[in-house]
Amino acid sequence: MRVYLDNNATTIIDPKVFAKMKPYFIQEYGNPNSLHDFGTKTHVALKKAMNQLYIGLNADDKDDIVITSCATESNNWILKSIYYDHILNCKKNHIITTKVEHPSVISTCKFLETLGVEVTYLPVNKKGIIETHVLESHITDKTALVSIMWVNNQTGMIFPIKEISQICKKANVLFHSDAVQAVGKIPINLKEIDIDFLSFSAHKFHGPKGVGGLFIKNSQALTPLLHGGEHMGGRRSGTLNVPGIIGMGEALELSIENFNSKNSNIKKLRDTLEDEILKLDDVFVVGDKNERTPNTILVSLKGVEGEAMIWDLNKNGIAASTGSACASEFLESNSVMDAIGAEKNLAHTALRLSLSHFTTKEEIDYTVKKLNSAVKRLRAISSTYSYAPNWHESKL
Ligand code: 7TS
Repeated sequence: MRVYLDNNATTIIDPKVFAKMKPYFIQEYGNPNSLHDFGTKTHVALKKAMNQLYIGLNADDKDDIVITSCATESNNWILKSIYYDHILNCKKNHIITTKVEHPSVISTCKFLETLGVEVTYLPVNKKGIIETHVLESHITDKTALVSIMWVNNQTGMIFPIKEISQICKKANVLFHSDAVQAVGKIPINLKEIDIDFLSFSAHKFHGPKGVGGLFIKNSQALTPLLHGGEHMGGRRSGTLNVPGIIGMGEALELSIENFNSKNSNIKKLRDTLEDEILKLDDVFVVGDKNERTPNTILVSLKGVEGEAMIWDLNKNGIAASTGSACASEFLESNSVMDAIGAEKNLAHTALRLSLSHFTTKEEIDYTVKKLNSAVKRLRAISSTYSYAPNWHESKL
């Protein structure tokens, strides 16, 4: 059996999405900027896709959605343009983010620090989310931007985005949210929540890889990251990824169809898996299951090295993740586990399981069986199981 439980890394493209994209690879493959029919024939489909994105995000006509190659690009763009437009030659020099952002935010902030920008990385509580009063206490008249994710990719924990946006508005500070793990998973209404900039990526909601976007409230001006042929109204140059954009629009529309019933099915399966895991001794799941997206579990299995578990599950056809970047020379501990204050040898025991609406009950039952035997086997050969602290003894 093959079981894919790494949907926070990427998702299968929905076959209905792929079918809509296909003609734009092999029939209507013209460059939309060209004047001939090959080019102009793409215009209606592109317009429809952009409209699907506006509807899917509940964006206003006054707002702008600019297509990028991925959320990494969207995050780089917004942070670097804030530097060009609001920090360089201005009186502001401060950005606030969190310790648990995706590396595309953290690494860009580290780069901006080398240019003299002051960055505050907010701590998170035991559930892995920020406390809003801590954010409030760090905003000063030098703060140019607050950049806080909507949903954490490792835990699935949903951040208090409405409250955060209200704090930013009250302080007159721009607010960006990396919503990669929120779009297509929970309702997004950008008419109701006041967010200046929002990043998203099609391959996280059953769309294609290599296409994403940046929502820009009231179409406010931003220095482009990519200069060139003035595509997307001069905001982002580069020939448009026509099949990708069409796929992203379709995927967002489909993800919202029967949202509640799809989410309640995913949650039922996720909760079954979680309940079975919690029957094991010495396990800890980060964050309350009702405060998470319905598809994610980040669990620490005491004495079980995360990478060893991934190998063991993979041998049985099951794809999961440790939620941490794995470098060839050393094993990194899970950054959220670090941020919530877990002891190092517990932070190395993280296992992320992320489902989608394509996940079946048979797959979950099979995973429970294989996971249980893997835990027993790996604990039997573990040198740390007997002396590693339990969660209640850890720094938490
Ligand atoms: N932001 C978040 C919150 C993410 O989860 C990811 C990808 C990105 C940005 C980058 O998106 P991309 O469009 O550039 O691919 N996250 C993961 C993950 O959790 N495991 O693998 C990739």
